[in-house]
Amino acid sequence: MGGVSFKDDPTAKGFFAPLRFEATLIDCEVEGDIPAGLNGSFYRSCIDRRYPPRFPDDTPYNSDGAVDLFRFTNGHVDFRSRYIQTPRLKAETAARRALFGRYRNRGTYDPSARDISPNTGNTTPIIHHGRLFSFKEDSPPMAMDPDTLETIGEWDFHGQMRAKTFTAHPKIDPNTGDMIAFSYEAKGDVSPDLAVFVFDKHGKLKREWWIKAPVVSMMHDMAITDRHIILPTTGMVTNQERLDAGLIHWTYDSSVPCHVAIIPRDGDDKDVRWFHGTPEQAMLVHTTNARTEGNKVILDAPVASNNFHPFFPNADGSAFDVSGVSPNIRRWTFDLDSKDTGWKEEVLFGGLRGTSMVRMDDRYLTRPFRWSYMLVVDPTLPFDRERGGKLSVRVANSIFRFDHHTGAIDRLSAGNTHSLSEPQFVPARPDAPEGEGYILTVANDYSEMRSELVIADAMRLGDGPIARVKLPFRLHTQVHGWWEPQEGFLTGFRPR
Ligand code: V55
Ligand code: FE
Repeated sequence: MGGVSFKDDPTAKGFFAPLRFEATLIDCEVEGDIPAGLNGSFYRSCIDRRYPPRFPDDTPYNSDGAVDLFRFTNGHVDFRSRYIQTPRLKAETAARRALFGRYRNRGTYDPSARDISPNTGNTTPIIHHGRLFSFKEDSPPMAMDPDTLETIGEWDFHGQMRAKTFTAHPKIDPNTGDMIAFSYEAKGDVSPDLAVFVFDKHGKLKREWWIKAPVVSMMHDMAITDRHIILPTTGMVTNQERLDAGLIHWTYDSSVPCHVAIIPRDGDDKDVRWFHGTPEQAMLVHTTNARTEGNKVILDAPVASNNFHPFFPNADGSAFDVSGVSPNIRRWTFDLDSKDTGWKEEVLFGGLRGTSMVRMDDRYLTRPFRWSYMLVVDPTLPFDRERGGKLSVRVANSIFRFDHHTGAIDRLSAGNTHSLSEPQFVPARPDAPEGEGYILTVANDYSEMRSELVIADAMRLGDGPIARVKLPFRLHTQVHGWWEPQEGFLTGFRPR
């Protein structure tokens, strides 16, 4: 018997080792000038284990969730981080050890944990109807206080949300403030049921669809237009036999094609149309944006042709191929006038490496847009191995800004010993034109093992950071982020 030790967790090294503390830091050190008018809150959903996993090959996706908050007030930045007090974290803390087992396989949990929600809330923060949510796709939303980061609890929208799960990527419609979301495996593990929801800006359920997916697969993200909801399936599949065998929930099957549901926002279940693609299209992790033009639905998204997740094994037994973590930004056009169940594909930006973490100016969701921002590995940027340490993998060291009109790319780096996190676009003013504003991203400096929040002019990424908010410690790994302006998201926004 002894205390906690992470020596058997091979992932708990360097910047990937959990922090295991909560911080409150008033008035962080700032290098450079914080832009006037940058007032608001930057939230990050992060992974941070309190206890070593029960299986050493566990996925980082199975880590406890923590939320970080950088609050900007007139050039001053206060930082706060808190664990999300999930039923799971509370039970494990009481037992002083990990009780949960393999990712999304209840049979592998300690018997005392089999009836406890596996929710970690570790994926995406969003503010909606006055609450901060942090989502995990296998569970209902976790609700928190947006100021104190105190956990409120699992959220079922006052009993209106009856699915067992809820996507980590709901969309906020900038035209209405509605939250549009879906659930997969919505009636429990391995169920083919999908639920789709529209909640108004007060959290009231306005519309609900229940449909069946042609394949039970990881459906990590969705897209919306002003008229349609788009739900792509992937080749990351599961079945009851795997779960009964005590295996991790997902396996990547390279023979499974992509299927896409297009749901008219004013239609009902029978108006849902499924389109059918190829296995080379079945690794869409995140979407960029979508729009409906006439009777065409147009989706831009990074899509890979192979397994994106090293810890979810290939179904054919082959070893993980790191070159498969290589999405290109594709444009998929679905013609609703045609009887054809396929779609047109164009590649907008090719040869990318490293991640699928892409964002855009969230005010332009559902409509034509020009710019998106993505975290990538830029192999042309040198990493200083003398000062940064002899890392065996290339770090995601660059934010690319894609110009979807001209094909041009602008790049942001924070230094040659720095990795970056998902970019967050912040408009310069509520009524600023698309793309006029700032990119926020947390940089990890391997030479000092410290983190900093980097701020750059979104129109001049190549000029490098204009300010750095320096922390005296390293931060945990962010999954996704959210910016909430002081005046509230969409307040004062006039689409043009
Ligand atoms: C993803 C991330 C998750 C997860 C499932 O990137 C999919 C995709 C951080 O957790 O549980
Ligand atoms: Fe995601």
